[in-house]
Amino acid sequence: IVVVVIAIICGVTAQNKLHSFRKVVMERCEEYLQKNSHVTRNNDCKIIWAAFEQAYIGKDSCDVSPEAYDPLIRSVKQDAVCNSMLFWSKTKQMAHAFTAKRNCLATLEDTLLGFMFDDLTWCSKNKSKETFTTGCPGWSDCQNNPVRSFWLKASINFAATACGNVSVMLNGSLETPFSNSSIFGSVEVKNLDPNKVKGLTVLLVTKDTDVTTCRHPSFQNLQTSLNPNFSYNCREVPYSRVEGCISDPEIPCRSCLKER
Ligand code: AVW
Repeated sequence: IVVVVIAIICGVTAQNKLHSFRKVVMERCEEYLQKNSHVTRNNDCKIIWAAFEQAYIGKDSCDVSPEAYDPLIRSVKQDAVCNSMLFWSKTKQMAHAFTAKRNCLATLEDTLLGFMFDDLTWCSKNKSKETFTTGCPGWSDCQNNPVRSFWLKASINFAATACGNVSVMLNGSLETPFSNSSIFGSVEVKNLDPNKVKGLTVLLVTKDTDVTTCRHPSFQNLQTSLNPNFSYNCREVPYSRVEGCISDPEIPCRSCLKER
């Protein structure tokens, strides 16, 4: 009897976890569509969820390829907004705090797809029908884990659909502000489409005490990876100004992001 009771409790707990994860994702989807009525048309959260699930359910948690998310990508209907796409690397918190207050720029996590899954963890198991949110592989534990493959695919798609002038927010407090091995450097830069993208502007957010500038040698690597037809700009933007713009939404976007 004890064994049966424990088995039932475990089963119910697992079911609740699945439902709470699905619930979080579905609520985010509905919330996004409610707040962004221009995206609502053509998107169905249930269809998106089904396409998401098929990518990793029943698979070993180290055997989910980025391509497994292709149907998910196809299920989300949202047009890129040219000239407003913001990439980021080692500046996640600041980039998101900024775009939360300003419509002039938007990150992957401000799109429906990124918004639904930001900061979540999920995986399944070989032959299982369940979704787990604990005991999943960490980012670097194995290459083809469900979360890493998702962000790779989502990043490829975000970059490949980018158009006009794109921007990237980089961290001027780091010794090396651009890394070829980051998702931005290894995936997004390489997937920008020369038929659609005009140029890239680096917004190097720097504090007064920082020594890193736009002349840093790592930006040579960035320019080398870029299509030669793209224009390239780098602006040192004071951290204090970005912070000021995050707390005061009245300041126009242009003055927030101008050169020091
Ligand atoms: P990031 P990226 N271990 O700030 O350019 C654990 O370096 O890579 O910026 N988590 C990791 C690791 C790792 N080694 N590497 C990356 N991550 C996860 C999508 C972690 O969640 C957007 F469009 C970390 O917060 C940006 O333009 C996040 O990836 C671009 O990719 C970013 O690491 C940022 O990727």
